[in-house]
Amino acid sequence: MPPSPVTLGRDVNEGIGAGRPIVALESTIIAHGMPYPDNLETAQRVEQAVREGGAVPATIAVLDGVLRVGLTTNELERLATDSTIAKASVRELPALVARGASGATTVAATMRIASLAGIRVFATGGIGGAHRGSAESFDISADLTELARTPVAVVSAGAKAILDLEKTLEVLETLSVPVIGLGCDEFPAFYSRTSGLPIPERADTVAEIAAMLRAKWDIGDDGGVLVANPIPVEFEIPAERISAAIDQALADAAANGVVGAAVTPFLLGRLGAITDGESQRANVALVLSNASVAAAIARALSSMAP
Ligand code: PSU
Ligand code: MN
Repeated sequence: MPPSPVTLGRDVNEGIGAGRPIVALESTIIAHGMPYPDNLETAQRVEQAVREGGAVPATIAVLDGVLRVGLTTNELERLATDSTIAKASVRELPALVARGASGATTVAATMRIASLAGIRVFATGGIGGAHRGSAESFDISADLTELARTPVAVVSAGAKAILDLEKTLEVLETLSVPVIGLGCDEFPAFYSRTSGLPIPERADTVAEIAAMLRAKWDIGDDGGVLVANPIPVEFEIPAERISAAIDQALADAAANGVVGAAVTPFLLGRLGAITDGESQRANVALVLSNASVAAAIARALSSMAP
Protein backbone atom coordinates (compact mmCIF):
# COMPACT_ATOMS: atom_id res chain seq x y z
CA MET A 1 0.00 0.00 0.00
CA PRO A 2 1.33 3.50 -0.78
CA PRO A 3 1.90 5.71 2.29
CA SER A 4 -1.09 7.87 3.28
CA PRO A 5 -0.90 11.22 1.49
CA VAL A 6 -2.29 13.03 4.56
CA THR A 7 -0.94 13.59 8.06
CA LEU A 8 -3.53 13.64 10.84
CA GLY A 9 -3.30 15.78 13.97
CA ARG A 10 -3.41 13.98 17.30
CA ASP A 11 -7.09 14.59 18.16
CA VAL A 12 -8.22 13.78 14.62
CA ASN A 13 -6.19 10.58 14.58
CA GLU A 14 -7.68 9.48 17.90
CA GLY A 15 -11.16 10.54 16.82
CA ILE A 16 -11.02 8.57 13.58
CA GLY A 17 -9.68 5.56 15.48
CA ALA A 18 -12.57 5.74 17.92
CA GLY A 19 -15.16 6.25 15.17
CA ARG A 20 -16.09 9.72 16.42
CA PRO A 21 -17.77 12.29 14.14
CA ILE A 22 -15.25 14.67 12.55
CA VAL A 23 -15.83 18.08 10.91
CA ALA A 24 -13.33 19.48 8.42
CA LEU A 25 -12.60 23.24 8.42
CA GLU A 26 -10.86 25.31 5.75
CA SER A 27 -7.90 27.66 6.12
CA THR A 28 -8.28 30.20 3.29
CA ILE A 29 -10.78 31.99 5.47
CA ILE A 30 -8.01 32.28 8.13
CA ALA A 31 -5.16 33.35 5.85
CA HIS A 32 -7.06 35.36 3.23
CA GLY A 33 -10.62 35.87 4.47
CA MET A 34 -10.16 38.01 7.59
CA PRO A 35 -7.54 40.32 9.13
CA TYR A 36 -5.37 39.33 12.12
CA PRO A 37 -6.15 38.83 15.00
CA ASP A 38 -9.86 38.27 14.23
CA ASN A 39 -8.91 35.42 11.89
CA LEU A 40 -7.07 33.49 14.62
CA GLU A 41 -9.77 34.11 17.20
CA THR A 42 -12.44 33.00 14.74
CA ALA A 43 -10.52 29.85 13.77
CA GLN A 44 -10.31 28.88 17.44
CA ARG A 45 -13.95 29.70 18.17
CA VAL A 46 -15.05 27.65 15.15
CA GLU A 47 -13.07 24.65 16.39
CA GLN A 48 -14.67 25.12 19.81
CA ALA A 49 -18.17 25.25 18.26
CA VAL A 50 -17.47 21.90 16.57
CA ARG A 51 -16.32 20.40 19.90
CA GLU A 52 -19.39 21.76 21.71
CA GLY A 53 -21.46 20.13 18.99
CA GLY A 54 -19.98 16.76 19.90
CA ALA A 55 -17.55 16.35 16.99
CA VAL A 56 -13.79 16.64 16.47
CA PRO A 57 -12.60 19.70 14.48
CA ALA A 58 -10.09 19.07 11.68
CA THR A 59 -8.70 22.31 10.27
CA ILE A 60 -6.95 21.59 6.98
CA ALA A 61 -3.94 23.25 5.31
CA VAL A 62 -0.77 22.41 3.42
CA LEU A 63 2.26 23.05 5.64
CA ASP A 64 5.79 22.60 4.27
CA GLY A 65 4.53 20.27 1.54
CA VAL A 66 2.43 18.08 3.84
CA LEU A 67 -1.37 17.76 3.54
CA ARG A 68 -2.36 18.35 7.17
CA VAL A 69 -5.69 17.44 8.79
CA GLY A 70 -5.96 18.88 12.31
CA LEU A 71 -3.64 21.70 13.36
CA THR A 72 -2.07 22.89 16.61
CA THR A 73 -2.65 26.39 18.01
CA ASN A 74 0.84 27.39 16.81
CA GLU A 75 0.03 26.21 13.32
CA LEU A 76 -3.27 28.12 13.30
CA GLU A 77 -1.29 31.17 14.38
CA ARG A 78 1.19 30.67 11.56
CA LEU A 79 -1.65 30.61 9.02
CA ALA A 80 -3.19 33.70 10.61
CA THR A 81 0.01 35.78 10.56
CA ASP A 82 2.28 34.60 7.71
CA SER A 83 1.37 36.81 4.76
CA THR A 84 3.49 34.70 2.40
CA ILE A 85 1.12 31.71 2.68
CA ALA A 86 -0.53 31.16 -0.69
CA LYS A 87 -4.22 30.58 -1.34
CA ALA A 88 -4.39 26.96 -2.44
CA SER A 89 -7.18 25.46 -4.48
CA VAL A 90 -7.01 21.91 -5.83
CA ARG A 91 -4.82 22.76 -8.80
CA GLU A 92 -2.14 24.24 -6.53
CA LEU A 93 -1.77 21.09 -4.41
CA PRO A 94 0.71 19.21 -6.64
CA ALA A 95 3.14 22.14 -6.80
CA LEU A 96 2.94 22.83 -3.05
CA VAL A 97 3.58 19.20 -2.17
CA ALA A 98 6.38 18.78 -4.72
CA ARG A 99 8.13 21.95 -3.54
CA GLY A 100 7.56 21.47 0.17
CA ALA A 101 5.64 24.74 0.25
CA SER A 102 2.64 25.92 2.31
CA GLY A 103 -0.87 26.93 1.34
CA ALA A 104 -4.18 27.88 2.94
CA THR A 105 -6.82 25.61 1.44
CA THR A 106 -9.99 26.84 -0.25
CA VAL A 107 -13.29 24.98 -0.02
CA ALA A 108 -12.29 22.88 -3.04
CA ALA A 109 -8.85 21.88 -1.71
CA THR A 110 -10.21 21.31 1.80
CA MET A 111 -12.89 18.96 0.43
CA ARG A 112 -10.31 16.95 -1.46
CA ILE A 113 -7.95 16.57 1.52
CA ALA A 114 -10.86 15.85 3.91
CA SER A 115 -12.02 13.10 1.60
CA LEU A 116 -8.52 11.55 1.53
CA ALA A 117 -8.80 11.33 5.34
CA GLY A 118 -12.28 9.76 5.11
CA ILE A 119 -14.04 12.87 6.49
CA ARG A 120 -17.51 13.46 5.05
CA VAL A 121 -18.68 16.75 6.62
CA PHE A 122 -17.09 20.19 6.31
CA ALA A 123 -18.11 23.62 7.62
CA THR A 124 -17.22 26.89 5.90
CA GLY A 125 -18.65 30.39 5.51
CA GLY A 126 -19.78 30.60 1.93
CA ILE A 127 -18.57 28.67 -1.08
CA GLY A 128 -17.05 30.24 -4.15
CA GLY A 129 -19.21 30.22 -7.27
CA ALA A 130 -19.92 31.92 -10.57
CA HIS A 131 -18.80 35.54 -10.32
CA ARG A 132 -20.90 38.37 -11.68
CA GLY A 133 -19.79 38.87 -15.26
CA SER A 134 -18.62 35.24 -15.46
CA ALA A 135 -20.30 34.84 -18.84
CA GLU A 136 -17.46 37.09 -20.07
CA SER A 137 -14.66 36.46 -17.56
CA PHE A 138 -15.18 32.68 -17.16
CA ASP A 139 -14.46 33.24 -13.42
CA ILE A 140 -16.25 30.29 -11.84
CA SER A 141 -14.79 28.85 -8.63
CA ALA A 142 -13.24 25.37 -8.59
CA ASP A 143 -15.36 24.90 -5.43
CA LEU A 144 -18.22 24.00 -7.78
CA THR A 145 -16.28 21.41 -9.79
CA GLU A 146 -14.97 19.86 -6.58
CA LEU A 147 -18.53 19.61 -5.23
CA ALA A 148 -19.31 17.57 -8.33
CA ARG A 149 -16.61 14.99 -7.74
CA THR A 150 -15.72 14.65 -4.05
CA PRO A 151 -18.02 12.97 -1.48
CA VAL A 152 -18.14 15.65 1.20
CA ALA A 153 -21.12 17.63 2.50
CA VAL A 154 -20.23 21.33 2.69
CA VAL A 155 -22.22 23.36 5.22
CA SER A 156 -22.32 27.01 4.14
CA ALA A 157 -24.51 30.09 4.42
CA GLY A 158 -25.11 29.81 0.68
CA ALA A 159 -22.74 31.49 -1.71
CA LYS A 160 -21.23 34.89 -1.11
CA ALA A 161 -23.49 37.71 -2.20
CA ILE A 162 -20.59 39.17 -4.21
CA LEU A 163 -21.28 36.36 -6.71
CA ASP A 164 -23.97 35.74 -9.29
CA LEU A 165 -26.16 33.40 -7.24
CA GLU A 166 -28.49 32.50 -10.08
CA LYS A 167 -25.61 31.31 -12.28
CA THR A 168 -24.02 29.56 -9.30
CA LEU A 169 -27.21 27.53 -8.78
CA GLU A 170 -27.39 26.76 -12.52
CA VAL A 171 -23.84 25.39 -12.52
CA LEU A 172 -24.59 23.29 -9.43
CA GLU A 173 -27.59 21.85 -11.25
CA THR A 174 -25.50 21.01 -14.32
CA LEU A 175 -22.97 19.30 -12.06
CA SER A 176 -25.73 17.30 -10.31
CA VAL A 177 -24.84 18.68 -6.88
CA PRO A 178 -27.77 18.51 -4.43
CA VAL A 179 -28.41 21.85 -2.69
CA ILE A 180 -30.30 21.40 0.57
CA GLY A 181 -31.66 24.32 2.60
CA LEU A 182 -31.83 23.73 6.33
CA GLY A 183 -35.22 25.14 7.31
CA CYS A 184 -35.33 27.57 4.38
CA ASP A 185 -37.12 27.83 1.04
CA GLU A 186 -34.75 30.29 -0.59
CA PHE A 187 -31.05 30.00 -1.32
CA PRO A 188 -29.38 32.11 1.40
CA ALA A 189 -27.07 34.89 0.23
CA PHE A 190 -24.36 34.71 2.91
CA TYR A 191 -24.96 38.08 4.65
CA SER A 192 -28.73 37.82 4.04
CA ARG A 193 -31.08 34.94 4.77
CA THR A 194 -32.91 35.23 1.48
CA SER A 195 -32.05 35.80 -2.17
CA GLY A 196 -35.39 35.44 -3.93
CA LEU A 197 -34.06 32.25 -5.54
CA PRO A 198 -35.89 29.03 -4.61
CA ILE A 199 -33.71 26.36 -3.04
CA PRO A 200 -33.76 22.95 -4.77
CA GLU A 201 -34.38 20.89 -1.59
CA ARG A 202 -35.52 21.77 1.91
CA ALA A 203 -34.79 19.75 5.05
CA ASP A 204 -35.99 20.66 8.52
CA THR A 205 -33.74 18.39 10.55
CA VAL A 206 -30.12 17.25 10.37
CA ALA A 207 -31.38 13.65 10.36
CA GLU A 208 -33.10 14.31 7.02
CA ILE A 209 -29.87 15.75 5.64
CA ALA A 210 -27.86 12.75 6.87
CA ALA A 211 -30.39 10.44 5.20
CA MET A 212 -29.95 12.27 1.88
CA LEU A 213 -26.16 12.04 2.14
CA ARG A 214 -26.39 8.34 2.88
CA ALA A 215 -28.77 7.81 -0.04
CA LYS A 216 -26.55 9.71 -2.47
CA TRP A 217 -23.40 7.82 -1.56
CA ASP A 218 -25.23 4.47 -1.41
CA ILE A 219 -26.28 4.82 -5.04
CA GLY A 220 -22.66 5.25 -6.07
CA ASP A 221 -22.77 8.99 -6.65
CA ASP A 222 -19.43 9.99 -5.19
CA GLY A 223 -19.90 13.73 -5.44
CA GLY A 224 -20.59 16.33 -2.77
CA VAL A 225 -23.63 18.09 -1.38
CA LEU A 226 -24.12 21.75 -0.56
CA VAL A 227 -26.03 22.33 2.68
CA ALA A 228 -27.26 25.90 3.02
CA ASN A 229 -27.79 27.23 6.54
CA PRO A 230 -28.97 30.86 6.60
CA ILE A 231 -27.04 33.35 8.76
CA PRO A 232 -28.49 33.72 12.30
CA VAL A 233 -31.22 36.35 12.12
CA GLU A 234 -29.62 38.73 14.64
CA PHE A 235 -26.51 39.11 12.45
CA GLU A 236 -28.27 39.33 9.10
CA ILE A 237 -27.47 42.30 6.88
CA PRO A 238 -30.54 42.80 4.70
CA ALA A 239 -29.86 42.64 0.96
CA GLU A 240 -30.88 46.29 0.43
CA ARG A 241 -28.22 47.40 2.89
CA ILE A 242 -25.32 45.22 1.74
CA SER A 243 -25.93 45.55 -1.99
CA ALA A 244 -24.60 49.14 -2.27
CA ALA A 245 -21.45 48.08 -0.41
CA ILE A 246 -21.04 45.10 -2.75
CA ASP A 247 -21.43 47.32 -5.82
CA GLN A 248 -18.77 49.65 -4.42
CA ALA A 249 -16.38 46.75 -3.67
CA LEU A 250 -16.89 45.33 -7.18
CA ALA A 251 -16.21 48.73 -8.73
CA ASP A 252 -13.02 49.05 -6.65
CA ALA A 253 -11.88 45.59 -7.78
CA ALA A 254 -12.42 46.53 -11.43
CA ALA A 255 -10.66 49.89 -10.99
CA ASN A 256 -7.66 48.12 -9.42
CA GLY A 257 -7.53 45.43 -12.12
CA VAL A 258 -7.96 42.63 -9.55
CA VAL A 259 -8.47 39.25 -11.26
CA GLY A 260 -8.25 35.52 -10.59
CA ALA A 261 -7.66 34.10 -7.13
CA ALA A 262 -7.20 37.59 -5.67
CA VAL A 263 -10.79 38.62 -6.41
CA THR A 264 -12.53 36.97 -3.44
CA PRO A 265 -10.02 38.12 -0.76
CA PHE A 266 -10.04 41.65 -2.22
CA LEU A 267 -13.84 41.90 -2.21
CA LEU A 268 -14.13 40.57 1.36
CA GLY A 269 -11.52 43.05 2.58
CA ARG A 270 -13.18 46.00 0.84
CA LEU A 271 -16.61 45.01 2.16
CA GLY A 272 -15.22 44.90 5.69
CA ALA A 273 -13.83 48.42 5.28
CA ILE A 274 -16.94 49.85 3.60
CA THR A 275 -19.35 48.40 6.20
CA ASP A 276 -17.07 49.37 9.10
CA GLY A 277 -16.68 45.74 10.18
CA GLU A 278 -20.35 44.77 10.00
CA SER A 279 -19.78 42.33 7.11
CA GLN A 280 -17.00 40.68 9.05
CA ARG A 281 -19.08 40.29 12.23
CA ALA A 282 -21.74 38.67 10.08
CA ASN A 283 -19.10 36.40 8.53
CA VAL A 284 -17.91 35.22 11.97
CA ALA A 285 -21.47 34.58 13.16
CA LEU A 286 -22.42 32.51 10.14
CA VAL A 287 -19.27 30.39 10.24
CA LEU A 288 -19.91 29.59 13.91
CA SER A 289 -23.49 28.65 13.14
CA ASN A 290 -22.35 26.44 10.23
CA ALA A 291 -19.82 24.70 12.50
CA SER A 292 -22.58 23.74 14.95
CA VAL A 293 -24.82 22.46 12.16
CA ALA A 294 -21.95 20.50 10.61
CA ALA A 295 -21.19 18.85 13.95
CA ALA A 296 -24.84 17.81 14.27
CA ILE A 297 -24.87 16.40 10.71
CA ALA A 298 -21.60 14.51 11.35
CA ARG A 299 -23.13 13.00 14.48
CA ALA A 300 -26.34 12.04 12.66
CA LEU A 301 -24.30 10.47 9.87
CA SER A 302 -22.06 8.48 12.17
CA SER A 303 -25.05 7.19 14.17
CA MET A 304 -26.46 5.82 10.87
CA ALA A 305 -23.30 3.87 10.08
CA PRO A 306 -23.92 0.14 9.71
N1 PSU B 1 -16.06 32.06 2.47
C1 PSU B 1 -15.74 32.99 3.39
N2 PSU B 1 -14.49 33.52 3.35
C2 PSU B 1 -13.55 33.09 2.46
C3 PSU B 1 -13.91 32.09 1.50
C4 PSU B 1 -15.18 31.61 1.56
O1 PSU B 1 -16.55 33.35 4.22
O2 PSU B 1 -12.43 33.55 2.52
C5 PSU B 1 -12.89 31.51 0.54
C6 PSU B 1 -13.12 29.99 0.49
O3 PSU B 1 -11.91 29.36 0.83
C7 PSU B 1 -13.54 29.70 -0.93
C8 PSU B 1 -12.76 30.76 -1.66
O4 PSU B 1 -13.21 28.40 -1.32
O5 PSU B 1 -12.96 31.91 -0.82
C9 PSU B 1 -13.26 30.92 -3.07
O6 PSU B 1 -12.27 31.53 -3.82
P1 PSU B 1 -12.39 31.55 -5.44
O7 PSU B 1 -13.61 32.37 -5.71
O8 PSU B 1 -11.11 32.21 -5.89
O9 PSU B 1 -12.49 30.13 -5.89
MN1 MN C 1 -12.11 32.63 -9.28
